[in-house]
Amino acid sequence: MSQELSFAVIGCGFWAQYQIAAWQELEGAKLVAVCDHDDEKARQTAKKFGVPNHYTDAKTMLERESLDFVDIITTVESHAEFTQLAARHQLPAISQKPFSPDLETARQMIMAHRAAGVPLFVHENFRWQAPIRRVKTILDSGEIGEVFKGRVTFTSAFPVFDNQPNLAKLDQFILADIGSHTLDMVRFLFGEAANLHCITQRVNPNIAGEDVANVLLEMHSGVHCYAEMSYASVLEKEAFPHTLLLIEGSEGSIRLDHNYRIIVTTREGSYRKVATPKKYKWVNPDYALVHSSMVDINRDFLTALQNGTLPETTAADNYRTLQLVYECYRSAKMKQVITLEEPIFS
Ligand code: NAD
Ligand code: 89V
Repeated sequence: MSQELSFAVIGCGFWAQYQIAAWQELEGAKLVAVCDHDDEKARQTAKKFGVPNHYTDAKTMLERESLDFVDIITTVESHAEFTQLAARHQLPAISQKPFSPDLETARQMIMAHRAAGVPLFVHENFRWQAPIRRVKTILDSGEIGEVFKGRVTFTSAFPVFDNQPNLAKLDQFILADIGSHTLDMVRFLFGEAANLHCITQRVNPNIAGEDVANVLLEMHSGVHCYAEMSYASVLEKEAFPHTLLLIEGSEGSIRLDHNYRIIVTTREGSYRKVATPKKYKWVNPDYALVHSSMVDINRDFLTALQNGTLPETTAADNYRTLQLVYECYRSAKMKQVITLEEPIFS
């Protein structure tokens, strides 16, 4: 039997309520303490999930608790502070996305963990969604031949600011928030990008950042990829939180549609599959697809921590996703195609 690992959570806000529930689906990880600088949130979260200890100060928590890893579920501005704190305690850490507010900070976070000799992972869960995994399996089977084009679509009018009001205040919104997922799925499906061009818009006048982003990427494989993101799209069928896909290859195509429907077309005709995610009791129905993927990514992290192996979404891997996010902002600002440099981390 695998060793049981003790861990602590920093940040007891909206998303932590589901992320902790996702951890509790797995055997082998025991949540022993939670922390939030809002005492009431820490107290309530500890009570709700039966966690023995709660704190308002992460430093005190890490000094007092005997931990095997820490899961950081705060917003981006404190990810560096808490990953560095974990590194000083020689503790493996998982950070929520977006991993960092810029590439240089991400590099420093990765270097601190490398120097401490302990792993650092990023909770980048969209690639773990059941329909995305199924599409990847079909792609890898070679059934549609050589892929030459991919469209990755996250367009919605879901009132995302109701649950996450903080997002309305961000100067960099949709690329950093959804783009870190969408562009990670681009990498997961098509490999690394050679260059990109991005244009953005703000349609909703009541928010600070951009709520529309259109990105055209040329992948090293030669695939042309169009990634479109919007929270301003009033559509016939609301898709939130689904990502829709249309992938074209020399011998056919794959379409990921609403309701987890996958349509594979070859010269012989079309057939359908449905890749329904596992539905847990604790999910918020609006986010069920995303919540299910959190159990799968947590399992990947736990297996890695127990066996000393690497999960898919290490911090060094996520650096490449972040590079796409921040180079998109640069492209939109400069109105230029950006050639992507090979990152320092491979
Ligand atoms: P939130 O604001 O509801 O929660 C953040 C919590 O962290 C708050 O309770 C806040 O009090 C606490 N906090 C902030 N700074 C702190 C500090 N210095 N010390 C202790 N506590 C501190 O935000 P949220 O919506 O829960 O988002 C949290 C993170 O999860 C973000 O990075 C967001 O991008 C990410 N997220 C990821 C997904 C996903 O699918 N992967 C979905 C939603 C949110
Ligand atoms: O992923 C996120 O950070 C969230 C949501 C699931 C709504 O997209 O903003």
